[in-house]
Amino acid sequence: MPWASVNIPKPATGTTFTYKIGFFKNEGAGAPSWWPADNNAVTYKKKMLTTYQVANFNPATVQHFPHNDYARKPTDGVTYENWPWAMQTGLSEGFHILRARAFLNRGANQAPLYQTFTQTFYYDAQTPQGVLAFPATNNATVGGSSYEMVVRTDMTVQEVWYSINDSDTNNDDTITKQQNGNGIGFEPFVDADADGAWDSGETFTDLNGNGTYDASLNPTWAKATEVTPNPSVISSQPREWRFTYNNIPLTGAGTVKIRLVEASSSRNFSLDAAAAHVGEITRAILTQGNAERILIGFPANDGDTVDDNYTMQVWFPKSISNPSITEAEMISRFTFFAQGNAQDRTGWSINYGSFGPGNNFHQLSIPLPNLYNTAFHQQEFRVVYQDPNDDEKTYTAIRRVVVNPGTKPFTRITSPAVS
Ligand SMILES: [Ca+2]
Ligand SMILES: [Ca+2]
Ligand SMILES: [Ca+2]
Ligand SMILES: [Ca+2]
Repeated sequence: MPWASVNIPKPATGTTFTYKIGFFKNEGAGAPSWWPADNNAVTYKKKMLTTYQVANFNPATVQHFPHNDYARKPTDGVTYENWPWAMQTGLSEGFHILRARAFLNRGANQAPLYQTFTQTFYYDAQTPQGVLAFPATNNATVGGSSYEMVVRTDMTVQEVWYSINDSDTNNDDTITKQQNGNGIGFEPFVDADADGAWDSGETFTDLNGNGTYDASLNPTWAKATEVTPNPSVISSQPREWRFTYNNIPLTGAGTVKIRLVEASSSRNFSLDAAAAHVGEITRAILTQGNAERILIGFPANDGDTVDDNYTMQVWFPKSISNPSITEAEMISRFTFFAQGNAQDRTGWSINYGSFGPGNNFHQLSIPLPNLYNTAFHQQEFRVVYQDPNDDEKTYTAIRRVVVNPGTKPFTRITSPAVS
């Protein structure tokens, strides 16, 4: 054996320094394959070690069958045996599995004995890729009472987060008390006791990675919702995520930052994009919002969970109501679409008190019917206000929520079965 040396930092004065040296003999250097024929042989072989390696494996250039088969590319006018192999160059980003088999040394005509080892690994040569499909260009104008932004990403993205910086501070999350990802805001939390504030013990997302709940962060971030990709969105990226820019300022400009987070990314948003290993999209926008708008006050966040015990609260500006419009007339101006289906207005009521940002809103209460639908994990709740005397006055508010099964007694006819 050649001489070997290591450098060990000098221990502090007075500490006891101990060390242990281990050796192994590499089987590849000539030791025989060891057949585990009896207890002693098994005990002995357990002390042995052999190292194998796949020499010069390059994940970026390896030729392989992506579906672990021997597929061929169908080719017109060519017999099947001559179709080219359907192979891919380089591993795709993301999770893969490595299987290795260790065979015992058996005779030529004996059944092989082997053990299979499996190991998943994450191939991560680049940060997630994606595009902001709407608005697609810098300095595009976003208007209306709200604007739905559409992000398309590759398959490795686990979460999409966004942060909006605009010319208005009154639409910041700290003011609206909603998770709109606007300006200065708070860390998202599950409001278990529904008191509108974070309390010790309530689950929260630690946006700045400091281990404690922050009620004020500049800037804040909110999470976009994954939706079924809409075929009308032309993009080579397969997955689609949406979020709504609410409370768009009347004038001015702003910036929307979007982070694409993969399994190996940091969720600490105080790190820059490179340090957090995220994909980041920055889009400059011009804002041209409506002076009047409606808001969904509760549920306050996209991704919140509701059921048929829940009452949705919609805020509308005091300025669009006046004593000559009765409560019933006012209610009839609103339509609530759950996943595109207009719901009837049973039980709706209006509170003409002060609600929402600046206390400038009245409140429409919509007790939810049982909207549970196994086909949708999340549903789009869309509330539309239409002034019957002015086509231009159409205001829309959107939330994406998880709908739980109904909690109230119901009758299910089991016989005769539905045919
Ligand atoms: Ca990656
Ligand atoms: Ca703002
Ligand atoms: Ca609370
Ligand atoms: Ca924190």
